Amino acid sequence: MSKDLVQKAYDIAKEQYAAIGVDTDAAIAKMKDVNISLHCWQTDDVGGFETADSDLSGGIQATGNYPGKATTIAEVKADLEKVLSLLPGTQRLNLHAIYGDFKGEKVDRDQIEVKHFQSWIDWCKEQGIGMDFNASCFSHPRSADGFTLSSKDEENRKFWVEHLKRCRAMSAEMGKQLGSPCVHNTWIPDGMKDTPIDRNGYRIQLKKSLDEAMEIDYPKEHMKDAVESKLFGIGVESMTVGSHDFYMGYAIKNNKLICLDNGHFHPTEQVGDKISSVLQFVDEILLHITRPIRWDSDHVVTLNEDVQLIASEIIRNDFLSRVNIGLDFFDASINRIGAYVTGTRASQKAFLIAMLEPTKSLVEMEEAGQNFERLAMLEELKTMPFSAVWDYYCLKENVPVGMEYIAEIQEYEKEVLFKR
Ligand code: RNT
Ligand code: ZN
Repeated sequence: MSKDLVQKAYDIAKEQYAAIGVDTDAAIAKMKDVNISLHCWQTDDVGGFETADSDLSGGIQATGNYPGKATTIAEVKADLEKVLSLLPGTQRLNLHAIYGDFKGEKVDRDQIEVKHFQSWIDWCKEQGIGMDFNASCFSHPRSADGFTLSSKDEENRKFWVEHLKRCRAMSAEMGKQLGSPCVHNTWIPDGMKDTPIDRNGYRIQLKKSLDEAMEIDYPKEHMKDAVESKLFGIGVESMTVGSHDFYMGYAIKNNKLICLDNGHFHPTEQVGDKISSVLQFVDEILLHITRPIRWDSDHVVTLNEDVQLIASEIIRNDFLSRVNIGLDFFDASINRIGAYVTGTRASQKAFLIAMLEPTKSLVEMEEAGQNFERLAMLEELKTMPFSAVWDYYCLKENVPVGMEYIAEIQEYEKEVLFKR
């Protein structure tokens, strides 16, 4: 699209939004505070680099075998650089522990050290971005029986405690080196396929393990801990040890962040509704924005009502400084880099749309009992010229406008991905 056309459309949109009291320039300026942490695992189907052929386990699945999957750290970095070049704004990197730079050496998870991640830290420094980190408590012989931190096998439990301890220490180092706090997220797949008897016993184990692994408190400027709950996983249908209730309690009691993954609840529950509840009791949250279809299928994020409510609730309440935004989708059935960019841009759009809402007027209607007016206004807002504002934002950020990024992905596929 020509620059002139983008500018013209923006000028008209700006007037239309101004008529309902919305400042589009201010919204665009505010987008600098929307920093999305890019989950490295969309590049290689959550494989990582511990072994040449990793088998994903732990109740999560990446389905599909589209060509072009990243198989080396250099390829992940190249893919991420491509993704970054197609996104407006400033992002972060979200790395899992299995993505260490092990240089062909077999390093078990209770042995990993900062030196295995230094090249990632350096890469983030080069890119001028912050870094977040995750212990990887899945796809490992010691999680094969379905348990990690909540294991009743003391040797296994200790192994995972050591892994988590190391991951937290490394996160603090990452945050320190990069001058931006690293959010460390703990998710475990632990649970049972069929009716358990000792639910309590496993939860006692999990609490004990978290207490042990989180004994050291790191400065908040270096790292922050998040804990991620889940309703169920494939093969773990009857009980998940780390349920929402469990982690809500743990986070409130221990001043941790709650990670809300919108694939981890009953499909009729909305994470957008949880934000203002949870933030009454914890300082910050972490989001894993994803698109569950019938189950936690981790489809590519699209601009749907669930994601919109999440973004709107954050913007309406000025919660951006208390919300760390992460993504959690992995589609192996389509061009992975295309999936990445589409899903991230959809999430960014939701935030920009939220910023173009005349929230004050809507609250006034609500408080005056004008619920028809509120409904009508929300409906009309849906078809306001948002795309003109989005395009102008992309233009200003020097990234492809509108559909232009599709051709860039096709080119990258031809030149890079298909040659792998
Ligand atoms: C699994 C959790 C978890 C993982 C990643 C790979 O259901 O959502 O966040 O997807 O850590
Ligand atoms: Zn998640």
